[in-house]
Amino acid sequence: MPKLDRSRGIFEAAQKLIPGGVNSPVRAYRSVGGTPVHLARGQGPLVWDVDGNEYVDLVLSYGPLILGHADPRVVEAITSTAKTGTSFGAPTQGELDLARTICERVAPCEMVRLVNSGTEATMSALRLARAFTGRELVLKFDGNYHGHGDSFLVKAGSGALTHGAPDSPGVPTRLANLTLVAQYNDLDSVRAQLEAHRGQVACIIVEPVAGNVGLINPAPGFLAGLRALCDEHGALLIFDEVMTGFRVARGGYQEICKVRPDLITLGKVIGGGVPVGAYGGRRDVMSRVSPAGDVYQAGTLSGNPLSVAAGLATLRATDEPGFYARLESLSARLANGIEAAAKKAGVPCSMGRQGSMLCPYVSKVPVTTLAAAMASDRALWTRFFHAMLDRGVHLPPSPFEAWFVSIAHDERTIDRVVKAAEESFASAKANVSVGST
Ligand code: KE4
Repeated sequence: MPKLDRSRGIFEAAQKLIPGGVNSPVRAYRSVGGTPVHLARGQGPLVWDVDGNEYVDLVLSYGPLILGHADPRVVEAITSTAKTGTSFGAPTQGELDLARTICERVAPCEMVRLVNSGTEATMSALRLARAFTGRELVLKFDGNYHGHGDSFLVKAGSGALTHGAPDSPGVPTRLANLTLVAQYNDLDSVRAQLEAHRGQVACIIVEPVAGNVGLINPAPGFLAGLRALCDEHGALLIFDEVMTGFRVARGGYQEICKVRPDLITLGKVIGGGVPVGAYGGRRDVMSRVSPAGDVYQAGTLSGNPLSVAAGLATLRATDEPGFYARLESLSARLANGIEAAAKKAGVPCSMGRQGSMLCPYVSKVPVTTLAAAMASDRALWTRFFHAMLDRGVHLPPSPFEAWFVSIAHDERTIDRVVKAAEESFASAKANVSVGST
């Protein structure tokens, strides 16, 4: 079991000054217990905590680090750019270069606006959809996460066809009521909401691959069905590709599913680990954004040189020949290894995977819905999580977060994770809590 004295000390002090001791809730280990490891540095597929313990990292900042930690191309881009200034509040060449790269690779993006987070991107896309259609209701899916904008912190209302209810204090009920909630992979639930609110729904926003409940792929026909329903009802279709964009394919998931949304939100990979977000899509829709149009959205650091430089360096590296084929080979090796490890230990495993995003659920049944994900064995998964941490593998601290693979995770590193998983599934099954400190 790793020594976590310094992590523990920092965490205790931080909780006095930062809510929960963290700057984003999932990092506090509330769903798995124990002391969150505080990291000191990363290099390639590895990270080291403040106590000097080494881990293979499968969090990768929840997606941005598709090249791994401290990739020299990204580090060089940031350091050389910083020497010429970090932010101007004026347009730069780099912003045009990044816009060109995004629009060249993501077909539905005829225009794009850079912002500073995925949350900003989705909030802005929602405002734009409401303005463009003149409608107020929006529809999201139970279990999909689109950042912490008020309109997204909404849970399904009491009846299947009612309006949403706040999923956090501070979200006004009247605002939450403007969000309808349907079930992922269930077109009938979408059709029912659209028909019950005919002519009132501005947009449907969907994670084309649900990466915030672990990993659930769209059922065959689900996304195409959303496209058809949006066309029938005059609503815009928004793909939230903050997590999948440039990760699951060169052009994101829209390139794989061949369904064309009206708007796409992006983030994570396009900043290479530096704060970023973006929303883009149809020219006639995006042209409504200020100052070209009348839909207001702004940001002091939007398109800042450091994020743009890191993003361009990352996207250029993913454009090298064979990049995604190699990433797929490594990711498949990991997924197959984890499934074999679970089987060897007699632990039921349902593997969700789309490219280099994956999530092994402890479940006897295939996990294709939110309900099935929620019914998975969280207790065993939590023991597995701690057993993996004790064996030097840094996983997201929740059974409902996707794991990420980078191009820096070579076969030897993957096999190291698989070996740890064999031991960890066995100890988790034996109900031996190896290291939940
Ligand atoms: P940010 O505001 O965190 O940059 O992006 C919000 C967001 C929007 N859309 C999707 C599909 C996302 O996955 C996210 C953020 N993802 C989470 C991971 N589950 C970020 C991790 C965190 O909240 O700390």
